[in-house]
Amino acid sequence: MKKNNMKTLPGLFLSFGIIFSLAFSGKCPAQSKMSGTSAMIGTEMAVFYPPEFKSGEMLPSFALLKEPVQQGGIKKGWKVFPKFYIDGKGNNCIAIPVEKGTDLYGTGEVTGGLRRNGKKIMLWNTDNPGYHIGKGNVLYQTHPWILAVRKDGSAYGVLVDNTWKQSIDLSDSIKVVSYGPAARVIIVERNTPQKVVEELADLTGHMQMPPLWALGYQQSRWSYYPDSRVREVASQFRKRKIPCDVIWMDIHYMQDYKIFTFDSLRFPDPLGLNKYLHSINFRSVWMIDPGVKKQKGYFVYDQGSAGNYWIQTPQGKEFNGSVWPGPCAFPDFTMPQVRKWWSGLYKDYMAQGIDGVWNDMNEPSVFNVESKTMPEDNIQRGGGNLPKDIHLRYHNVFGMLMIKATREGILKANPDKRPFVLSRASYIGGQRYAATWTGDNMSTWSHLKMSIPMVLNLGLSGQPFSGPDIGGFIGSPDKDLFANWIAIGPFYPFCRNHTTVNSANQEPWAYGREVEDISRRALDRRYMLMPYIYTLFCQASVTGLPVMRPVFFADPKDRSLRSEDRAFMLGGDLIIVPRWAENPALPKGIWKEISLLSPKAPEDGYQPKMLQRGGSIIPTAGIIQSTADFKTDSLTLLVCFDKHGKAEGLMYGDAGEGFGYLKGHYVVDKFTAVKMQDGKISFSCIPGQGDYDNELKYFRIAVPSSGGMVYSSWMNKSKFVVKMPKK
Ligand code: MIG
Repeated sequence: MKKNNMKTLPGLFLSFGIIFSLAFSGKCPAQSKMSGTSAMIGTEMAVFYPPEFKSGEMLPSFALLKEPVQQGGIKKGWKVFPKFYIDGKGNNCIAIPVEKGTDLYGTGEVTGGLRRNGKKIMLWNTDNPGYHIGKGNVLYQTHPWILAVRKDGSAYGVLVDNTWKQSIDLSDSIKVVSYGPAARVIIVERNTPQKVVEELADLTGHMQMPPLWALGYQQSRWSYYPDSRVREVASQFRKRKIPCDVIWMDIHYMQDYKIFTFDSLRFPDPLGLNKYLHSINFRSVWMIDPGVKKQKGYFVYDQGSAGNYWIQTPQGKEFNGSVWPGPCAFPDFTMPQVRKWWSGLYKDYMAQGIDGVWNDMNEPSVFNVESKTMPEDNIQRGGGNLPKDIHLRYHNVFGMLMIKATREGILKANPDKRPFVLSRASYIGGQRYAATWTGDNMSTWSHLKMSIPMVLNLGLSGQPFSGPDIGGFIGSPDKDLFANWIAIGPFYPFCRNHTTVNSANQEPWAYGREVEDISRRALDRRYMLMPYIYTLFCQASVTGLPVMRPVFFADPKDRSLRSEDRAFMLGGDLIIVPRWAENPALPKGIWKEISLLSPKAPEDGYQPKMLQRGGSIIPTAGIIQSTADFKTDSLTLLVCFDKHGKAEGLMYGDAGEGFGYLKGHYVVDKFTAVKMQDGKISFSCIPGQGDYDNELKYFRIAVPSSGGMVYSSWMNKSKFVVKMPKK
């Protein structure tokens, strides 16, 4: 299967249907064959087993879509070998020496800079408000994955196929300690870091196309209530002409924090609320936590108890831990019948007109205990081919199993719609079920700056769809910080403003007229870029390349770019330079500053600079208030020529919802522009494969020049020659 060619979309997407059945279906090969062995498992890809490997304790894999097929011994010239050993404390360890000049990335959701050299990370999903616990080196998700980029730009990836608690130490080599059994390691060799990241997606699964509305701006707080307040906030966006697609319902909508219920006073009519929201082109996403209130007569608790679905104590009793509703029981998502039951709960729930689901607290978080979670020796009973084992083994995949069941439930409830799930906890491969946000950050400058390498490293670890709480969660940003944050917001793959309970209002208009205008300008830019952003999501789902990328992706051989994490790339054709990034490291070659808004829009000092790659064409559309109005009938094509006077670009389009695109109802337009000797530009748009009609009719070319953008007149032909006006 060719992956880089957009034309293989339908075939590739169809294969997604079997992901659910493949994951966890891998047969466990006999343990004797694997211990201490190694083998090629693909082109430039190998697996290494520790001598102590016990398949019953490690397989089936949660990371891999399918069991690797061994294809003979390690080939000659192979470079990266892990060493397995047991340390003084009896822990199973893996060491991989790292050549000088090699830069390390990945390791998932982490604090600190983009480059991970020198870092120590604990992989143990933890509710970590403000990122204070463990100096921020233990967060909500687990990605046992390191991307190593050598001096010459060639790269390799190290995947430790292990759900047990473990730590990664990148002080002077790659050292991984398992606080459980010994794990196998998969190593991927490629010529470029991009190719390694693409292979990671092939191994662990691709994100599926989200609904278009999920790429719009989203407004949240803990919590908007009662329902009249939700209506009020949503309608303010329309009145003030600030684009927004989604409003979020946090835990106050529930009756006594009981999941799958609605507070009878605050939210007496959720269906009516959702109908109103839909009527003004808003979608709504509602929260579901894993803790189920222990209360006889509450249907979720009764059903779970009748089915014997709860995680158990070592003595085999129902485990209880406190969360928002007080004492709770926790579904044992390792049991297939529990996932099935959980999925089924979404039928009536989604029938309230709910568009998406937000799974929080799924590390799982437990209050009033030092560990912040349930005891490691709790019993999870498994089933299918998942063996019964202790929580220590399944803790890091609790969230992933929950979002798998959630996604399946939403899909069953609304089979014609693309599911949207947002999860706080996850495990490598979690991108196949949900998008993610980076948990409880703070309204501080350092967390604004850190959000960029966090999202970048999530992307380099297989999760293309993530973002932080814009404005910061804990605390209240001042005017200047909020304005800076909302100006960067449009360039995160997941673009949501969220804040904690009782903090100051954080809507774009809460800071007065000036910041409201800055916010509108920022969000207008995201919606104008939507044809490009949607194409990047398609590319991410097909190839596994992240939506937001590190600057060094522009030139992996240029070592001066390897630590740049203030500036970043959106796709392959745009570099975003925040206002606070003084002298960012930028790639050589042609990168021209562009602007999207009309030349009359005032320079407000907050919007980041955008640099376009020479040789590219970026499709942009008009300003809209939500993606419900998204149209590609009239495109402004930003053309930045390379040194040969050529440029090209792609635009993916489909219905933005549903699964028609799997049956060929999509289109990829290919744009080319050539600068001719007389200075005129010859342009063409050729639609590629697929039968979706995106109604493309009018084109206009915009070329960056030193005096600002120069626009051609509108043309209603897909091939034309224009003379650009002088600036
Ligand atoms: O214990 O649902 O990270 O986004 O607003 C806090 C309330 C629980 C944590 C989430 C946050 C959410 C909050 N939740």
